[in-house]
Order: sequence, then C-alpha cells, then structure tokens
Amino acid sequence: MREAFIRLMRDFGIDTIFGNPGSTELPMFRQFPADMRYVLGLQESVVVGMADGYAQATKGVAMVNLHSAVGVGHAMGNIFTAYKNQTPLIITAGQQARSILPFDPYLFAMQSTDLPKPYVKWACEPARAADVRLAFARAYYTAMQAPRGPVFLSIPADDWDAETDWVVARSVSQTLGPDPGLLETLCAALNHAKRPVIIAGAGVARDGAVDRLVSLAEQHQAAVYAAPMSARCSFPERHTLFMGFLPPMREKIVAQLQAHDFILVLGAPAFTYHIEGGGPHMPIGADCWQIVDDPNTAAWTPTGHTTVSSIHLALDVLINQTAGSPDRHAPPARTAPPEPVASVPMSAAFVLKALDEVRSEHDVIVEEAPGTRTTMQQYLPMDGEDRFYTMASGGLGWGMPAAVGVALGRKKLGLPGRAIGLIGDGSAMYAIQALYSAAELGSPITFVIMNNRRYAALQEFAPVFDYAPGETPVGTDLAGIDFVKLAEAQGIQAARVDHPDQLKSSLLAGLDAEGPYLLEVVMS
Ligand SMILES: Cc1ncc(C[n+]2csc(CCOP(=O)(O)OP(=O)(O)O)c2C)c(N)n1
Ligand SMILES: [Mg+2]
Repeated sequence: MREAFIRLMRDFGIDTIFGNPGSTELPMFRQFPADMRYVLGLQESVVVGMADGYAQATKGVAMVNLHSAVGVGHAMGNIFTAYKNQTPLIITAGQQARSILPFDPYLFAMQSTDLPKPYVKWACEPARAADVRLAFARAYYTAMQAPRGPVFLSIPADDWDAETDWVVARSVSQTLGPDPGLLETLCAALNHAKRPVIIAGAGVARDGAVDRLVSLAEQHQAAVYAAPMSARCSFPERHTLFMGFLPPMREKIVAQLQAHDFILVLGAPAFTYHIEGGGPHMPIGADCWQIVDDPNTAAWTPTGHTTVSSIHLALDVLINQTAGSPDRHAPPARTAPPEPVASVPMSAAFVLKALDEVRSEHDVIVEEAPGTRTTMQQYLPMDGEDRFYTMASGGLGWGMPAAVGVALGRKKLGLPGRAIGLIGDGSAMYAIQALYSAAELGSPITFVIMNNRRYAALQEFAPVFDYAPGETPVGTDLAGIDFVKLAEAQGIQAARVDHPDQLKSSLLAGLDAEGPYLLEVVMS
C-alpha cells in the first residue's frame, strides 16, 4: 500500500509532509522516497499551523501526518483554525494495527474518526487496508472542493505493508458556478444602485480574485470595506475606494453602512460577530446580496439574497454584465491616522509605522497580535492578494508556525521577499517550537515579537464585560519572558529593541538577515 499511496501523492503534486512521528506512523515512513520532504514540527499544533501557511501560500493542498489520538488532540486547535480558514489539508493519523484493535492496545485511537469532528470536512478509517488508497484519493478531492478545508484519515499501522493496486488520479472540478438567473437579477440591482458598497472577505483573496474585485469596484465607483475579522487582504488598502475595516459588532456595522442603498458581501459571512448585538443586521431598506463558496454560510445568513459560487467566476459575470453610471462618484477619501510619537516604551503605532517604512514590497505579513490588529490596520496597509495572512478562527498558536509554512510555500513557488511574523508575546508562547522548524529550514522569516508583557486584547476587552475602570482581568499579565533567549536556544539569531532611536536599524537588521531572525520589541 505504501507504494500506491506515494504514487498518488506524486500524481497530486504533493512532495512535502508536515509531521511529528510516533510508533504507529513508523511503517509509513520506512524507505522514505528521496523526492519527498518531511518537515518536522516539535508539537502537533505547530505541524498543522505550518501546513496551513504552506497550503495557503502555494494555493494547493498540504499533507499532514500526526501520531494517533494524542497527536490529533494536540493538533485540534489549529485543525479548528484550518477549517475556519478554509485551508485544504489532508491529515493522516496513525492507528494501532488491526489485529490488536480488539484489545484496546497502547496508543490506539478509540472512535478515531470522531475525534477531529466537526472541524474536518470528512473523516474516515477505511474498513480494509485495500481501501486506504481510495480513501486518500477521496480525501484529496474533498479537501480541494469548495468550500475547501481539512479532511482526516486514520490509518492502521499494518495497512502500509498490505498488497494493493494503484489508483488512477482523476480530474475533479474544484470550482462552483453561479446560478445564472440569480446573477442576472444581481447585475440589474447593481446597475440601478445609487450608492453601492462592497464588503470583501477572505474568500476573494483565497480565490485569487482581488484584481477582478478592483475592476468591479472601479467600474461602479463602489466603496469597499474589509469584512469583520477577515483573515486575508482582499482589496488593496491604499486604494482610494478602500474605506476601512468593519468591526465584528452588529450596531456598528449597520451604522457604517447606513449611507448605502446596495450592499454586496463577497467571500465572507454576513457577518462575523464577536459580541452580542441587537437590531437589524443590515441598514433598513438596503438591497443586500452575498456571494460565498460555502453553502453552510449561505444557509445561516439572516438577511438578503445569497448565491453560492466560486468568487472569481461570479466576479467575471458581474464585471462583464454590469456598467457603471456617470452619476456615481467616488466616496470621500479617508483621513490619515495621526503621526505616532516616539516614547519609551514605544507605542504599537510607532513600531508599525517604522515597519511600514522599512519593509520591502515583496515581504508578506503573517499576523497574530490581537491587541495590535486595529493599529496595524491604520499604520501597516496591505497591498492585496498574498500579502497578508492571519487566522479566521480567533484561536491563538497559529501565526508563528503559519509564518514558517508561508515562507516555505513562497520558496517553493520561487517568490521573493521574507515572511514577517508579527506576533504578540502571549500568542508566541502557544507555539514557540515553530522557531525550531524555522531554524531547521533556514527560512527567510523575521519574527517581530510585539512584547507588551500582557494579554492586551483581553485587558482592553474588559470594559465590554462591565469591568470597572482600572480593574485588570486575572491571568492577563505576563512578565519576564525573554524571547531572545527562547530564540537563541532553538538556533535562531535574535535581538531586543526597547528604544525608538534604535528601532529602524534593528528592524532593518532583522529584515536583512539571510535566514530566520527574531526581534523582540519592548512596547507599551
Ligand atoms: C487558544 C486561545 N486561547 C486563548 C485565547 C484568548 N485570547 C484572545 S486575545 C489573547 C491575548 C493575546 O496576547 P498577545 O499575543 O500578547 O497579544 P496582545 O493582545 O497583547 O496584543 C488571548 C489569551 C485565544 N484567542 N485562543
Ligand atoms: Mg501581548
């Protein structure tokens, strides 16, 4: 079976497996082929985070191998995130040999396929060894079909040596076409709109459709907002039609969209909320439309018309079958944020403005610094597709390994630039072993640790939950973590900067490094 499995991997263009091995996986890797690469992560959540970043950067599937139940357990947080990110992953996990399964053997996985549910699109432990290769083919097609996402295969250890036939790879469509009748109505509504607005979600960038969205917005002089908590950059943030980021709060969204008579949500839920709210979900009287590639999202959307389609296919129709109107004018330009001032400790705004000034146009930001997100949106604008990645789930421990995966994926495609991992001090500690993999791979990554010695996002959130002014939530102060030592201990060059006068030169040193580098920035 091993040969049939590896042959199918080659047919699907897979040459990399992200993993952390155990006894139940050893038979899989015996005589590991020279044209395959095994990327070791020192904890399974790191393994899945790296695979997620790699799959997103390469726009393909990533292959993961985990140790039976316990490895899947460690990986679960980032499997949840991959599901929310709609990242195609084939996750295989070892299982004990079939002949000893009746005896609850050491390290076996009980109800193995239930463990990762509901955060995988499909989970299977094939009934016979001979069926594993068929299950693998199905796993690939399922992961890659819209909406993309992780799938799970539990493979008993003795199956790898069983005699099986080959499976021939097939071509299976990965796109969904839009409903022509519904799109015709949508085109007519857009043509008649006076003040259209487009809300762009991660699905636009995922689908490689940012240029198309720019054409449509320009054609209609439509204002564009980023969808709440969008995990990708789906519209260039310096473009004059870009109006900013919708917050994940119902009343604020409705207030912000109030001036528009036509609202089109593309590639995003309408809407992702973070706190309770009341009243309408959209401004009363507005004509609301949504295009998503996920039938589940379409089903729970509370207001308006939804069509399920790959975003780029629907955008092609909208561009070709609508016409702008001379009566429409571009929305007024946004005001620039205030110039940040130098201070000790440095503010997030000061640090991010400096990073914006020294980064190269080829660099890619992978962010997980929740308390800094809104400041980043003001001072570190992204230029569109493939320039920005964060997690759609809210689950910490993804950013650091994802930066490693993004750098590796971009290297595979021969793309220039570095991955810049913009990571909070708290977030970094969920998956600090990612530094080891970065060092092993010699990846072009600069980790910028935004060290404010606390879980700032939670402290800032406290008033929303009726904390008195000045009351600090328990468990949100993290003093005394030395990120330079943590990096050096894992083979990564590192430095700390705590003064505004040294900030730019320190950032430049980090960005000019050959391999991975960690800069700890002491900030307020
Ligand atoms: C796995 C996980 N555990 C806990 C949380 C709750 N949480 C949200 S933001 C946050 C603090 C993050 O701290 P840090 O990375 O230092 O960023 P800062 O808020 O200071 O910018 C925590 C613990 C979470 N989102 N995910
Ligand atoms: Mg912090």
